[in-house]
Amino acid sequence: MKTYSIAKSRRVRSTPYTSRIEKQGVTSYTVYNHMLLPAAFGSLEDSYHHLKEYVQIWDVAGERQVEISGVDAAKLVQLMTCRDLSKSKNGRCYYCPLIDDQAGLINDPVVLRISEDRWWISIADSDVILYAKGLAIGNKFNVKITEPNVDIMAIQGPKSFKLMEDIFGEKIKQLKFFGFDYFEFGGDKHLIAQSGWSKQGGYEIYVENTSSGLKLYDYLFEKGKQYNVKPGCPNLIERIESGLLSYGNDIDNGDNPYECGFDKYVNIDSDVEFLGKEKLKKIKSEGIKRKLMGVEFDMKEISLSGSLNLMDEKGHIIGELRSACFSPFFKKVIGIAMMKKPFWEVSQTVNIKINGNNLTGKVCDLPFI
Ligand code: THG
Repeated sequence: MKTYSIAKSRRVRSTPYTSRIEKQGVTSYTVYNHMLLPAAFGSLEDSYHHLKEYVQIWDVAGERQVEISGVDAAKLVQLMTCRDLSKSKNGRCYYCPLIDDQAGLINDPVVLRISEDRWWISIADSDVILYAKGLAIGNKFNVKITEPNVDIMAIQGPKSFKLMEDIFGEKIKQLKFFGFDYFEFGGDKHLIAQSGWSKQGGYEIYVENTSSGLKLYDYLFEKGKQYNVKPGCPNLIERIESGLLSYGNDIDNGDNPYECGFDKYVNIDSDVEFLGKEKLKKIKSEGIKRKLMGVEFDMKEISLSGSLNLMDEKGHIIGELRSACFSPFFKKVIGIAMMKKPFWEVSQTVNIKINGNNLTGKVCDLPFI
């Protein structure tokens, strides 16, 4: 496939780490929340194997924070998500589908409750801040909504635990999955969560002070030498195998949370108020008509730049392949597809046309691993 360079501009924002990752060999970018997000450091497959064995430092500053503070902050955050946050605790992260009045997905962020009246919504790629501001204005909420200068770096991979303990001491071992706390480095306190967009384990450092954050970035590479640390980024192969969904790719505003398998983050029976609740009740009682599933093909490679139709034997469209990659673990192509009812059953045969060739695969469960 022919490739093209990206034209940088003010609109496509750089991150504080950009000059560093460019020295370290970033080879491609995507754009995420109007910001550069590294997409590869050379071979995706080499990075995948490295991530599963060692530790990587990721520039994920594109995961922007929408800060909501003020007396109505909790009310506004709850209005946007179908997950019941009434029993949420300070110092905890919550994976929350944000939906609109028609139950269409707006985003699938990690929500951080810093305090009852201060929240960070760590967003995937859509303009949540505009939605939040519109709702706050329309409802006359007493809130302040900003995009603070927070630039996340993620420390991912099995060796991330040792590396972070070397730097921050024993205390970091007390952090539970999706818990966060403040840790000192270079005279500054950094919010660190045990989280990240891989299933290999690790942390995310929400850098607010750029200069001490960059010192920390360099120190992580220095201290990480003994653990074979490398720069990296969210890895397409690892995240598909793990079933981590990508907003804009696997799911979007045309899908509802039930179709995306988010059932455990949907609470329609509690008395909290959120947009789309009535619609969700209706969808639940009528049943969904499509569902996100895994698919697999006995193929050695695939390169998707958009979605592809999946057909039955007669050529009728029965689903849409939205992401795919070759999996070194399964030694076949695996993908994430929105399948129409009743074709979403495991083992359902699917046909696809790639470069004029007809190929056959089958439906399987998510996550793959
Ligand atoms: N970290 C932070 N912000 C983010 C992401 C992140 N914003 C954008 C994007 N990623 C949001 N999407 C996801 C998707 C999945 C998870 C996190 C963010 C995730 N899921 C776990 C799982 O599926 O096993 C845990 C979910 C749970 O607690 O139930 O981690 O990565 N800061």
